[in-house]
Amino acid sequence: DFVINLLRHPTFLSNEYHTKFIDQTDELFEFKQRRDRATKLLTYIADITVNGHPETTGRPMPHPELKPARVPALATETPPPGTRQILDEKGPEGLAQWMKDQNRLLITDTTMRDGHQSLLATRMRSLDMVKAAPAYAANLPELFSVECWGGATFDVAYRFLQECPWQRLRDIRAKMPNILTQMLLRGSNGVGYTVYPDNVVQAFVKQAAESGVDIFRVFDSLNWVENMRVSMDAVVEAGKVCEGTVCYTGDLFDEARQKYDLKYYVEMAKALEKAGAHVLGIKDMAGLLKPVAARALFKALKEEIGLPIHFHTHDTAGIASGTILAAAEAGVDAVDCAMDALSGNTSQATLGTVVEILRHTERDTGLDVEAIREMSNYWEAVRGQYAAFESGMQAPASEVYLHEMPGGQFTNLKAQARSLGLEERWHEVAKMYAEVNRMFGDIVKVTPSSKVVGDMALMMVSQGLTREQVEDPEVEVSFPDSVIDMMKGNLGRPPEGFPDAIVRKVLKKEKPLKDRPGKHLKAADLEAARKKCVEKTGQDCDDEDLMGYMMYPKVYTDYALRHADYGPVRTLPTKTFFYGMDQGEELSAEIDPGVTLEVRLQALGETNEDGDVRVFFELNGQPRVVRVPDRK
Ligand code: BTN
Ligand code: 3PY
Ligand code: ZN
Repeated sequence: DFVINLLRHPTFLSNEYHTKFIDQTDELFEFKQRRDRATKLLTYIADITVNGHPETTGRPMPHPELKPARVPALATETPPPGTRQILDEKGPEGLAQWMKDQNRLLITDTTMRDGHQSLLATRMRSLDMVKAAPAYAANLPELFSVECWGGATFDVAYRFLQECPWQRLRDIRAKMPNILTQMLLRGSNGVGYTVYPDNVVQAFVKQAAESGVDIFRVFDSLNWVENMRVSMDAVVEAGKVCEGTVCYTGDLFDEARQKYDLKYYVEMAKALEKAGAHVLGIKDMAGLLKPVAARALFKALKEEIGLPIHFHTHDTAGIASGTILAAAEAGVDAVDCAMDALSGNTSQATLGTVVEILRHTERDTGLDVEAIREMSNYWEAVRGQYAAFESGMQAPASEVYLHEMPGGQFTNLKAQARSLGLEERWHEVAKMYAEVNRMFGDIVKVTPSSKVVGDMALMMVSQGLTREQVEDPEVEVSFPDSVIDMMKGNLGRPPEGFPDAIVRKVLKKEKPLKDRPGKHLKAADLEAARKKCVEKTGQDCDDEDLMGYMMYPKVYTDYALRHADYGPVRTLPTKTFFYGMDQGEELSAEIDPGVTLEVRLQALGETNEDGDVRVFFELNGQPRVVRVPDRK
């Protein structure tokens, strides 16, 4: 191992070493640790090869002739300056002014966050993103931002991908130093499904800013500004861009639903401006904003609000690029799109198409269509590896105007319905979702409030309950915990509260909270939590780890314990991570910058009487045998 280390060391290879090189170069002696990590990775590969990955077993396989994902050639060696440099030079207010000064429509690429959250159940691995980052920096420096963090990606990284979301962020940031990074933050729900103590939200935002987030899109799942202040203040405090966000729901022009009219949106936008937002976000998480309504909404907002406006929508009904066009004509400053191969349906509008339809117009985006096509070709090949996580949605559907499910929830709820044996009754679930929404007072439905509506709808369909029965004081109903919790006010409340009748039915005599829930939570003792985390995992807990632990104590602990067994599995190719290796196959995994393991799977042995299989590898040319239990 020492000789291997020596022969591979860049200084040794460069002939610039001197007589003391060996004595002074500690990493030459680090083979123990490296071997340990190599053994862990071989154990993981062996286990998946023998037993399969629990998440892909029984799901559709990638196409056998899928081409490897090739990153486009870089147009330049040093990335040209971009929006990140504008933020560094001018600060968040300066950036906001710069946005307003642009004629071109600014474009955010959501492929690395909402794109795969909405199409592939959030399962895209860091490796596939980090590989793309240098090409974004070199070939698409005119992008306004890249949304690559937050929302559901945080817990899915730990929970299902066995990787650290913070490392993803740092790696993308390092390889894409010229484009603003952007995250989705659920206000006082952080990147979780529940309210956290103020000091946890504050520490989380501070850490995210340090680790590489530039723009924080902050929303509240019931559009309650009171519930957003702590997180918005923390973003401003960190010197980053605070995108205070209004969630859009309902139908602006529906006379029968006057609750969500122009006045509602303009007032909330004004409240966010007053609360210190640098940018106003309009988050149409279900894709309900229609082109004609968009024209009216953005016209009114541009007249009444001084902030630049950033529009987010979904293509579930197939009209997102049309709505974006209307928004652009009404003066919106920035919009979200996903790279073509990860766009459409429950994802964002098609980035290349939006760029094309605005070419040679006043709002020409200035993006290079050839660079977009090449980037999209890369994502197309990446997407093919995630066949197991495709939703099966074949076409856009106007049904979204009925159920109003967020794009990021749609595939998840469908999977939940499948696991309850309700897949054939999906359209009933969709109708019930709409019924539950009315019963709850026509609320904003977005994580976590959307999950509560979904839980209730699934419960009612599976138990055959109607809305009349649920609302009938005489009928005994056992409500899902999430519904009880929301009616108690533990997620906050819609500005006008929930309807009395349903609150009384769910809570019986108990009275709901009136204040924001964070006000009643004791500050967390972060150092005590860190000690507990170290005890539970037997591993160090740095500030990033601590935030993982505070948001998701069990998910983080399980991740850390698996990490001790399997090592840095994030460095394995996606195909290997989900399917293991074929006999004779070779791969390389870069476990540290410049430190690469070359792995070849030689053969699988027979299962012995203890139920173990021996798996024969070559690791950097040396034979290695790993024994794993056969659980099949
Ligand atoms: C994860 O999804 O938790 C990461 C992959 C770890 C799965 C391993 S494979 C061997 C063992 N058997 C399981 O069912 N899970 C773990
Ligand atoms: C999330 O909170 O993850 C969302 O994508 C909401 O739209
Ligand atoms: Zn979205």
